[in-house]
Amino acid sequence: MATVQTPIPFMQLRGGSSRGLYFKAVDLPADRAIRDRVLIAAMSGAGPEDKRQIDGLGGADPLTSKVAIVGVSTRAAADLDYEFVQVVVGGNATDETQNCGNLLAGVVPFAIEAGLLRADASETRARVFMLNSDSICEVVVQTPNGRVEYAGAARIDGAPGTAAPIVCNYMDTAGSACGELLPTGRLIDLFDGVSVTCIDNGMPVVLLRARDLGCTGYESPEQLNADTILKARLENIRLKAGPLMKLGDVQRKVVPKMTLIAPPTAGGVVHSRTFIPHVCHAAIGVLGAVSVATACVIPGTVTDGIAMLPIAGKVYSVEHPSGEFSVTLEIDHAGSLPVVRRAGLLRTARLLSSGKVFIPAGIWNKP
Ligand code: NQM
Repeated sequence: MATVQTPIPFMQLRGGSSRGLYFKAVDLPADRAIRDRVLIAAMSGAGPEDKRQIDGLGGADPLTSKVAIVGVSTRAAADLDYEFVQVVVGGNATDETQNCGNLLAGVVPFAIEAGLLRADASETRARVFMLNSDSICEVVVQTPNGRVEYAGAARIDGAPGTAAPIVCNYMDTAGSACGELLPTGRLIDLFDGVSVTCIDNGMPVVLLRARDLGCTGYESPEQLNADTILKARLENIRLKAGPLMKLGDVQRKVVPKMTLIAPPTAGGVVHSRTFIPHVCHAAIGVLGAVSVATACVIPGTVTDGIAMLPIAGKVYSVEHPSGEFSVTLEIDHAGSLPVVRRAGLLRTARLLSSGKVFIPAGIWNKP
């Protein structure tokens, strides 16, 4: 009898304030073009592009239409390799340009659950090589008695309740996708008469002062999502910024993200609204927050006169629509511009399901 569908083992985890499917690299096709079609079929279904993702597991939201591909690393400096794939909602496409710090939080729990990594007796420390950004993050997961602990007292904005802490220490994130921290070579660029700062410290982001676009920066995501004129202005700027940020034509890419900034209102460094890139985020992405916090510590960016830097300590709190995101930055002030050597973040994750996702054999007929 002909095989009509190909089963592929997967797990689904909440990682930080996102949710995604986690696959072992060896369970997916080696050919990247076929692999991407398989991931689109898993998330969105095998038919024409569909914003509802009704024929797949994506959840019809950029924050849930995400995939992590994990394997044992062959690099001496790392334990695991992690590649992030964004399945574009309604786009019949994947985008591997960006990294995702939320799904990263689930990578080590997944690797332990899937037998790729042995847990230590109380906590497991693993070095994850992130293929999208060519950089390493040290991830620390609670593993009492050698099993992943999901329950705990850590709270992160954008995910309900509390859970066991997962600490992510990012090393050398500058230029993750653009090659340079300030990829246009300038602290400020002018697009369509609006001053912006283009920065990539883990995530390519264009920062804009909300007031320069006629907003306060404190509007709700729903209000901003309904503002079609604002969204068109942001997209025009994004399309011009992308090539100058060395990202090429970004029409079908999910980077750069567009972040509106305003003065903080709750003791943080800055207030933010981030478009990822067409939908306003309910919070802010992990590495997006690192890029925004980094822009705040560099004099001469559009954050001047808006950001309020902490008087003491290393914690930079980026305010967003549903709370704040605390980023611990190790900054080297020796050169002409401050350099962020390490960014530490708290995340949580939870295993939600485990099983097989079925792909039409016409897309991949696994031998
Ligand atoms: O910035 C949203 C998210 C993200 C990405 C986005 C992320 C990150 O909230 O590291 O985690 O910017 O598309 O998961």
